[in-house]
Amino acid sequence: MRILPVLALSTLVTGLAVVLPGGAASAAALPTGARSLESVNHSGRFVRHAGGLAQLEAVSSGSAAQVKRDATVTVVNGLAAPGCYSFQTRDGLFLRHRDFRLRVDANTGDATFRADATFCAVDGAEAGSVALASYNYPGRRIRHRDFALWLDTVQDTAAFRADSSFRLAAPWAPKTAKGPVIPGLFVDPHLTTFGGRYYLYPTTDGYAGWSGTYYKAFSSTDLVNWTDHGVILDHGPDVSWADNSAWAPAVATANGRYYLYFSGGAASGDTTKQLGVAVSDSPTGPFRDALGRPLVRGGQFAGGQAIDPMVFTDDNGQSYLYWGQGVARAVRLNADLVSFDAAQVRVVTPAGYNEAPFVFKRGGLYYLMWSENDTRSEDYRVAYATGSSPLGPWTNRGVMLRKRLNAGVKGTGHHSVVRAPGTDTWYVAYHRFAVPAGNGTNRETTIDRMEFDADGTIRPVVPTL
Ligand code: FUB
Repeated sequence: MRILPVLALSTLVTGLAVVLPGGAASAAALPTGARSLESVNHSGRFVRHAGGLAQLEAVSSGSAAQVKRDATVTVVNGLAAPGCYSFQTRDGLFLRHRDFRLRVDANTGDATFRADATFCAVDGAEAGSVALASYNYPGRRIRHRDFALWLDTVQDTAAFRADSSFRLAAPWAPKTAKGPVIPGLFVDPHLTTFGGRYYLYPTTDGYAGWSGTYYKAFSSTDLVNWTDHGVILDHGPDVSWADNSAWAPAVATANGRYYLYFSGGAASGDTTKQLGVAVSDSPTGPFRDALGRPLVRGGQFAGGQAIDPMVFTDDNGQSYLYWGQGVARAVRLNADLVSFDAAQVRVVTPAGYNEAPFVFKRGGLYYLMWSENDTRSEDYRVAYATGSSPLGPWTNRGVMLRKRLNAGVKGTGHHSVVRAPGTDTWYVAYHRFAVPAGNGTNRETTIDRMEFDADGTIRPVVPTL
């Protein structure tokens, strides 16, 4: 049977389903991932886009592959709000309303598009179905009329309730690629382990000017099935000195606590970035601003932007902070992990460096890695050096991850590296332009194996889909 009830899916995929009094599944939490949306009052008809417009159309196992593909969406994090949802087509477009008609378009990243393409799930007319309320017109819902999809004002009638309810069915065109590891637009992935479990901390992407404001956490035991732990820090309510540019989180642990390093812009339009640190008793937050002020102030050190923090902790427990765009800096952190001696900060910028420093250690050898070129360039890529201490000196070893145009993979960078607990198996998490329709502000996260030669050099990673 193809139809998957919302409750069962939610429990399977996110564990977030809520059973309402009376036994109906709450539609508050939808499972993210590939689905097809079937009308509740026209069984066998599914939401499908054709010629840019969204409609309700009969789809069956005998339908053409293109019809099945056009009748499949990926449910992703809401472009305008993490508690709601957006629906991405197999072509990388998003379902959105314009003039109250539902259609599909590429994400421009501006606030209007994001709002038009975000829908909040509420219970549908029958158990296991959902209705999709507009984020920016909350009194309107997606409904079919003459088999076209419209954003109509809610009417208290059985007919409206049925016309605006959909079942989340198994996808007509299942995903064939493994990536992205998390549905939707998440980038700058910091992949790490705590207590034998993988944790992934990304930037939320899809905003013009990278103007996102919050961070989510995800965790997994196998790097394939991920639990979404929701928003763990939101600049708006949680950080007094930053309200935009929530970029490139990195999490470290010490003293039984977890420390989230992040960058933020001081005010809309202000291009000065600063680094902050937030603390929590749990790797999944919630985190609170540890200092109530930046850890690194904008302009505190001449040259470069204060973004892209990363913390490496050596075997002796000493932690080091690395950061910077344009200029790479490094410093020993104090044992509290929220302070350092500014006089000890040193510049460690390698040739070719742009941003996203990352340090790890394997078999006594230290690796300093970074991203080259601009994140909007298809040539965004990762290079590295090796050294005998966390602060160098470093020997440049060249590029280990770059675009793979014959597979449609572009802009591979801002990575992190993790070792599978208890093994010598290593993975690199990185972002790329979303496949197929992405660009420098519509990017997604993926993971590949990373292997070493006998002398410790990293074999070039061939990006897989
Ligand atoms: O995601 C926002 C910014 O883009 C990051 O801080 C940079 O590293 C680049 O990926």
